[in-house]
Amino acid sequence: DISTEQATAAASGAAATERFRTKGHTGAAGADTARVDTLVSELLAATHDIIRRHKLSYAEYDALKAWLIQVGEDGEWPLFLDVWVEHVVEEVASENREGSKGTIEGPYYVPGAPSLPAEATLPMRDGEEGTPLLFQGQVTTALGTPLPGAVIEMWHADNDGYYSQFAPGLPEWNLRGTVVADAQGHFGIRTIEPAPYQIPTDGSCGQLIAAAGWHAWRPAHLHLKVSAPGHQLVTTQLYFKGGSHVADDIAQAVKPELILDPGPAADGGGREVTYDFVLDKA
Ligand code: MBD
Ligand code: FE
Repeated sequence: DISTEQATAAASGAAATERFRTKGHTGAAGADTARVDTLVSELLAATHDIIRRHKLSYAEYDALKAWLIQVGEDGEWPLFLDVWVEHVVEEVASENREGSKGTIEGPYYVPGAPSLPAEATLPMRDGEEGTPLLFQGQVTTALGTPLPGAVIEMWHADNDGYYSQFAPGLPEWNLRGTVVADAQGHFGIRTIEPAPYQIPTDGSCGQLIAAAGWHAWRPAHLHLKVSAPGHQLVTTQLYFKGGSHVADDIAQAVKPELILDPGPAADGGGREVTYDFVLDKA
């Protein structure tokens, strides 16, 4: 029975690996030989240098080999890469962005969440736990021109830190939605504040974290993809001022521009915050 099934690293890893496989990336097809040569040669040279400088033992080499095999068996390559590598890929990719800051996508995006009007509540269970949050704002160009028909995709963890489709027992689209802004680019999304997210401790990424004496936490965050015709899509995350691990996110994906400071909601229940998005021309 899925409702009593335990959330395991292997199950969420397998789901994240399966999700990535459907993404339609091009793989090695068409890769430039000289570029592959440069990148892989430099990666190997850096590895050789570390082995020499730290006099890696055979026991350590075998521990590494066993761990790499296990990451694949746990399906945790998406998790590993998105936690420890993606932030630098995003930094390079967004170097010339002038509009709203973005940050990493992470392993738990699913396209095709239910379409919702400009004023909407994300799909959630009856009595969904967590502080109600009204997240509202406007999508504009760099000149402040409203972008009608802008689309705001939002997905986030629940009050226990679980994402629908990657943990058992949650409705398929829980806390996921595709909101279409109004003619002025305005949107108002009602949801609940997510909890901080802990990397699964029972898989190979958890094993690495324990072995290295690190912590396993990301601060509570909302994930977003914001887009409009003729403009660049921005993938971002928003955090909560004063929340746990905002200053020491294991995925290093926090930027000062991405920290929300919600106040009490005007209608009495929970909190509300306004955050506007500026999109660069395509
Ligand atoms: C997450 O929720 C996430 O956003 C990232 C980047 C990695 C692991 C879990
Ligand atoms: Fe996340």
